[in-house]
Amino acid sequence: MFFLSALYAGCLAPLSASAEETGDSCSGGRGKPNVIVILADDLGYADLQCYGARNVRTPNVDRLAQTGVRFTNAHAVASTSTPSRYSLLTGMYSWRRDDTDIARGDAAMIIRPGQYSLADMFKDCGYSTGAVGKWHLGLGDRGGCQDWNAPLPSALGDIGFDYSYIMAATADRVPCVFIENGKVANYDPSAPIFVNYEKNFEGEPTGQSNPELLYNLKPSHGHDMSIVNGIGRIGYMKGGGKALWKDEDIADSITVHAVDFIKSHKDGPFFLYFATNDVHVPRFPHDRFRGQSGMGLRGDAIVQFDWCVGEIMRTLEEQGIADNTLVILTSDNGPVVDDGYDDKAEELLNGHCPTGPWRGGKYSAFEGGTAVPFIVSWPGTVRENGESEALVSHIDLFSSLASLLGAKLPKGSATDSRDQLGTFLGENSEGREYVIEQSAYHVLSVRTPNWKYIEPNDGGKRVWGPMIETGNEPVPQLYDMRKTSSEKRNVADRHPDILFRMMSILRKERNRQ
Ligand code: NG6
Ligand code: CA
Repeated sequence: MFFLSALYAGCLAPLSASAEETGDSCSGGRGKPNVIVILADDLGYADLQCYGARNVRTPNVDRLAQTGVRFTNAHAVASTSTPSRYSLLTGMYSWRRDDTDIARGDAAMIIRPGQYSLADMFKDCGYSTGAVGKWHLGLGDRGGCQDWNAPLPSALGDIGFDYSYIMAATADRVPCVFIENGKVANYDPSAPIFVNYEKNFEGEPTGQSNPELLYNLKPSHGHDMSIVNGIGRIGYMKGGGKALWKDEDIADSITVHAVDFIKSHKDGPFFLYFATNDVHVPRFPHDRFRGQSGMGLRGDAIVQFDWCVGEIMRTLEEQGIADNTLVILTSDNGPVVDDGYDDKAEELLNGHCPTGPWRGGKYSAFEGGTAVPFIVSWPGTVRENGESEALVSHIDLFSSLASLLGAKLPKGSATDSRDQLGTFLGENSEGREYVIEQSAYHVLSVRTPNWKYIEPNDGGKRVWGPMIETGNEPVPQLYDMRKTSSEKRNVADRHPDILFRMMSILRKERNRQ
C-alpha cells in the first residue's frame, strides 16, 4: 500500500507546481493533490447506504466510499455545528474558548484573522482556497451590528479563503441571504437588509403573530420569528428582496458555486471546503428530490445531499482531476430527527435509525452526538473499498493535511491537532488512543477504543422536542465500548482504575494550555 502511494506521488509530481515555482516551502513528498472537504450538516452515522441506511439510496456517496476508506469510529469534536466547525478549521478544541457555542446569524467572526486556519495553511502552500455553503462561525468584527448593506469589514478572505459563497449561519437563522466574498450576493438595493436577534422590526410579520403566512413549513418548536419563504426562522430580519434565498434552491446554488470553483481552479492545486445545508432544518429539498426516499423531507434531503456529492465527483472526473483530488466526506455532528419544524421526520422513519448503533444524537454526550460518517477518497492512492475501525477525530485533519503537504505550521497554531495522515489514508489502522468529545451542554467525554467516560454534570436528561438523551448524569459514567451498542450500563463502580485513567486523560487535556 505504501509502495503504491509513493508510486502515485511520483506520477503526480509533474502536475503540481513545485515549491520553487509557488514560492512556498511545502513539500510533503506526495505532490500537491487538490483537497475537498465535504461537510454535511446533522447527517447521522447511519444516514448513508454504505453505513447501513434504510429507506434511502445514496449511490454517489457509496461510489465515493468504494474509491476510498470508510471509517467506522470517526468523531466530530462537538455535537453541534459551531464548535465542531471551529475545531475542524483551526485544529484547536472549541471548549478552550467560551464563545464557540451555536452562533447567531449576527455573531462576529469567531476565528479571528490572527488565528491560523486550515485555509491559511493551504494558501501558504500555494493553494487556491474556497469555502462554499454553511458557515456558522460568525462574520464581521462586532456581533449584532454588522451592516449587511456594505462589504463586511472582516470575512472569510481574512482567514485564508480566496473565495467564499456562504450562508452566514444556518438555514433556520437570519439573514437568509448568501454572502459572496464578504458582500450579500445578488444584493437588492431596493430592499436594504436589517437584522436583529433581540427584537422585531415594526410592522414585520413573525411566525408567532402571523402563523397563516407559514405556508411552506410550520415549527414544532421555536422558529417563530421572521418569516422568509413561508418558513419561520430564528432572529428577525427585514428586507433582502431579490437576494433572499429560496430553501428549495439552496443545494443547487451552493453546488453550482462549488462546481464553478473546481472548474476555474482545475489546474490546481485547490482546497475547497464544501459545507452543505443538508440535512439541517428547515428541510425543504427541491421538487425533483421530493418523494425520492421513503422517509419524507428528511430522507429526501439526504437524497439531495447525495446528488450534490455526485455533482462534485462528476466535475472532478470531467475535468480529469479525480485522481489528483483527495476528498474527505463527513458530518459536523450526529443526527436529529425533529429539530424544530413539523416535517414529519419522526413519523416517517419507517424503521430507519439515523444514529445506527450509537446512543443519543445531536446535542448529546452519548456517542450519537459525535460519531459521524467519515470517508476518505483519493483514487489511485488510497486503497479502494477500504474500511477502518481506527478511532479518529476531525481535530486531527489539520495536522494530517499539513503533514501531507509538508507544511510548517506557525508556533501556537493547531495545537490540539495530531498528525494521523497514515491512518486517514488507510495505510495503517493506528487510531488515536483517545478522543475528546464535547456535548451541547459543555460536558466533555473521553472515548478510547474500548471505553467511554462522561464527566458528571447537573444538566437535564433530555433535549426538548427531539427527545434525545443528553447523556447528562450527576455521577461519573463509564461504559464498556467493546460492544458497539454498549452505552447502556454504567460500570464506573466496577472499574475504578479505568475510571481514574479516563478522568486523568481529561484533566491533562483540560490543563494542557
Ligand atoms: C437549536 C435550534 C435547532 C438548530 C440548532 C443548531 C430551536 C428550537 N432549535 O437552537 O433547530 O438550529 O440550534 O444546529 O431553535 S447546528 O447543527 O447548527 O448546531
Ligand atoms: Ca450541525
